[in-house]
Amino acid sequence: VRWAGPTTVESRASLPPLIQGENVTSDLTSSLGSFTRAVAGRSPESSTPLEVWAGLSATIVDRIAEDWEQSALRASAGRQQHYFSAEFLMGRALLNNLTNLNLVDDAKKAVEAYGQNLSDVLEAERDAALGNGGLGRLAACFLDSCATLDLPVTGYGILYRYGLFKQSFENGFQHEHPDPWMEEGYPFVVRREEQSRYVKFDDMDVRAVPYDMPITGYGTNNVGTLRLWKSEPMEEFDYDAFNSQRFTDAIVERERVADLCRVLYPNDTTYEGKVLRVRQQYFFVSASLQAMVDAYVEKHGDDLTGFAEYNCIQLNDTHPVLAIPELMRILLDDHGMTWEDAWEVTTRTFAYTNHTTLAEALETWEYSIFQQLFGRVLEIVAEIDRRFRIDMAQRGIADHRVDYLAPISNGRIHMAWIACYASFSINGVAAIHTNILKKDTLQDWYQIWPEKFNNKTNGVTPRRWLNQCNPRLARLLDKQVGSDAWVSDLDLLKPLAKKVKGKRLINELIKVKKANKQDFADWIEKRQGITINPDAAFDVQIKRLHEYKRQLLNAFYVLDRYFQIKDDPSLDVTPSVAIFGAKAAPGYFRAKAIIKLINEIAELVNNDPEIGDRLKVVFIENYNVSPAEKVIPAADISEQISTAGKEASGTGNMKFMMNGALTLGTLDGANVEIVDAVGENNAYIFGAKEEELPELMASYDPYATMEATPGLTRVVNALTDGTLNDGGSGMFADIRRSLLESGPDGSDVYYVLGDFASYREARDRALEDYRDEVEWARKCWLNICASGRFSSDRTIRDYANEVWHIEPIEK
Ligand code: F58
Repeated sequence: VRWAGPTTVESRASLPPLIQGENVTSDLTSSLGSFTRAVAGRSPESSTPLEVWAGLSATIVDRIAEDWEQSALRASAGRQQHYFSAEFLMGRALLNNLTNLNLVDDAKKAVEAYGQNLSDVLEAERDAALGNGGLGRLAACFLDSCATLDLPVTGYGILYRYGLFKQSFENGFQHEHPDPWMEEGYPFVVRREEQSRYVKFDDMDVRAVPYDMPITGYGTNNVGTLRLWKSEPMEEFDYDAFNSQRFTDAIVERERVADLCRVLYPNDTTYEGKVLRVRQQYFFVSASLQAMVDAYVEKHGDDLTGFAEYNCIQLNDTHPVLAIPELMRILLDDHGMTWEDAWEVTTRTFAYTNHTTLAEALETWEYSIFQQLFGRVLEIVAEIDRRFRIDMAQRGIADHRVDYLAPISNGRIHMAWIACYASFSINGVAAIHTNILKKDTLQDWYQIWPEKFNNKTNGVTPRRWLNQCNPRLARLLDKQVGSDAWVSDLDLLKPLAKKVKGKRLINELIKVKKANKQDFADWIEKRQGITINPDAAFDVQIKRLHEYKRQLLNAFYVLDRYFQIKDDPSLDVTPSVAIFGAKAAPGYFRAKAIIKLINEIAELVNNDPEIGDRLKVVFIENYNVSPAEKVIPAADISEQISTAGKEASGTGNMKFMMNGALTLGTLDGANVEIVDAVGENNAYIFGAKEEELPELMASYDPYATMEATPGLTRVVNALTDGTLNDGGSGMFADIRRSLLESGPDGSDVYYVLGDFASYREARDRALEDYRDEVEWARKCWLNICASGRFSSDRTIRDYANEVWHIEPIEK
């Protein structure tokens, strides 16, 4: 039984509900009434949709409470996995939980019993946007898979008061606003006061209070936990200061503590910003480790030599790497272990995931930050550094590598090097990425410790990214599979590929996509007042705005097509809508320039009557998890066009594939494996390959390339010849410089102009192919059927078997 969008909710009688009978509905209705009255202080009938959301959410937590408790008990009996991440980009929780518990239909009836509407209630929920992009969303998909697979895994992070900024466009420029996502109450986190821990810095002590979020799985009563830590003052209030008229001191101190968790990735362009970020990192890993060690001691006694037999920690990038010296500190100082024993435990506990190929993107911190915040942790890092150098000497390594790989060098602490040295496993997130790590980014580590390296290609959860967001397709798959078993075993779609010749099936798929596109067109019209033609090809690029992701290449194509139609007003092209969604980091000037550029192109193209339906540009404002759930099911073309070698994996590419959109992409990240799974004929691949680029770049002349590519000079000139207006900001001239000027800030380092011709050819070809509705839909079907490899269930099974060595819990 799944949510089928605003107008139709259908239950499938063929699926036995987990909990059966009319009693469920009437129970749910009465609890919903009680919880809503408690939250809203008025009748459910006169409550707002947000209040009913809070009431229904509380009802769900009430229902799973005992399963949650039992799951935690069972997990603590054996070996456990802990996922440390500074980001969890969870999105909305209510529909996910209702679906997992098979309560969608009952919830609908319960809500309607009070004259309310489930769709409005679900839409009232705010996204929990405690992450920036792919890395944070991956963590959320992983928790979903762990719960569904009954694996004893707990996530640990920070309860940010403000999630990722809210984006608005003012005159086409990005503006950022705070996102107070839980200010109106959030029933899906439970404060566990009694589990608080103290975290000590040299300049302040804080109390860490855990807020636990239940993570339900699909078709199981196992409930996992995401533990998010909040910083609070050691004492509720400094009454002495307050009473002695120093009340501002008392308040300032409280604010300083609250600052710690106030916002996701505070701007770290200033020194103070960096200090705050390191403080956040230490705060959450220290509190998490203390809780883990205490739990171990309670079960197994004070001898911690067996800690790594029962606990393993996956470090999601370098942000939680301070956990390494912090575990050493706890073992040495609080439990009196020797260095050798403590190091043995530590190096058997940690596994590290890298998410970037760019060596310059690996985190390093000024030595002075550590001095200011935690002298003892610094001492431990220095000892790791000293012993690392001895270790290297014993291995006969005495060249430049020693200094390069050392935890401390040039007055900085190298978080990735600490991770590589202390972890028993180092993994990349797609095959090509792991290979680049081995031959390039982490090559010296690979030469010395090849056995640590392994690949874990990313995946996404088919629950949220297919079953929930695309109920029409989900029902079609139910029919083809004969049950909903595919929702937790996506490989069941594989044999359906042979049905690709079936006319009825393909027609049904076409109908599903059409209806989804109509829904999206209605949604965007209502949200942003833009009218689009649902029969046009929807070409979608949604991801963080970054130069390497090359939204600019996409924008140039649009501009080029616009000029082509202007040249020949009768030009017969496949009508298409270029859909963008992206946030730029607040301090990333050029990324913001590209946003302004896309908005200007939209102005130009959308308001030109001569263009009509042939070309439209939509920029989804404030792109987030929930808007992604609207646009992905409606997409025809999935833009994955990063410069080869730069995108570690990508995960949006997988979501599109699952929903029957065809990849238009470079051979980068997981695109390589997607093409491998679906076959070259069912994707549109273009551009320079990773192995070709070094040589191409060595002799690359962007200016000459531009001039030699028909139409391209006109496009680049449009940046500065008055065609497009950057409001006097100088932004568009900066973009032009980045392409054509020589020097490190120019030179078109992402090869936008170099790949333009090949990109245009591939996109033109895709749009041409789109005209054959049936052939196109067949390709879509093959993509859907081949997407099993990209379920995060597969990824998590691989981690569980090859790195974590954990088993599903016995029930
Ligand atoms: C992303 N990294 C990769 N980092 O870019 C993407 O290819 C990959 O699919 C994904 O991780 C999951 O493995 C990413 O999202 C960040 O958001 C950083 C967070 C910290 C600040 C800098 C960006």
